[in-house]
Amino acid sequence: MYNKLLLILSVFIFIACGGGAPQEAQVVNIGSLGSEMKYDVEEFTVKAGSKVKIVLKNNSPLDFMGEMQHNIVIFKDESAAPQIIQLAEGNGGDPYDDSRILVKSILIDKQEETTIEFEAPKKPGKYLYVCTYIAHAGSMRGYMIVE
Ligand SMILES: [Cu+2]
Repeated sequence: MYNKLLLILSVFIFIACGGGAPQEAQVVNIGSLGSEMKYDVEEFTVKAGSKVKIVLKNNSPLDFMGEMQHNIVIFKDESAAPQIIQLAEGNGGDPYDDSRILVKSILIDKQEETTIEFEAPKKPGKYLYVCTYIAHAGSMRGYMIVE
């Protein structure tokens, strides 16, 4: 609930700060690779400081046996990833709020979709993203390249 409120608030601030020259967000579609613990996009490139919209889709079929939830968590600092992942796995796969996270989505179940919008870092570099659902981060990961 708090997360949702924060998301709505940040989207509002985002819009409010847009000023007179609205910039179209770059849309990046990322899905799970079928029912595997992998993303179908393991690298994408955005411009520093630009608006980015990620549409995340869980492509696991509804009749897939077993739990298969996914999210996407992008780190400001990759060195924080192991700790944040470990804490998330102890919390049903949902990461706690942490200032070292650039942006995170909610967990989505089979065939669900979610969207996150954020501003790309101003600092060029490689930003790790993972799924923090239990035992997924080892294989379900990629890099956002900021140029
Ligand atoms: Cu996952």
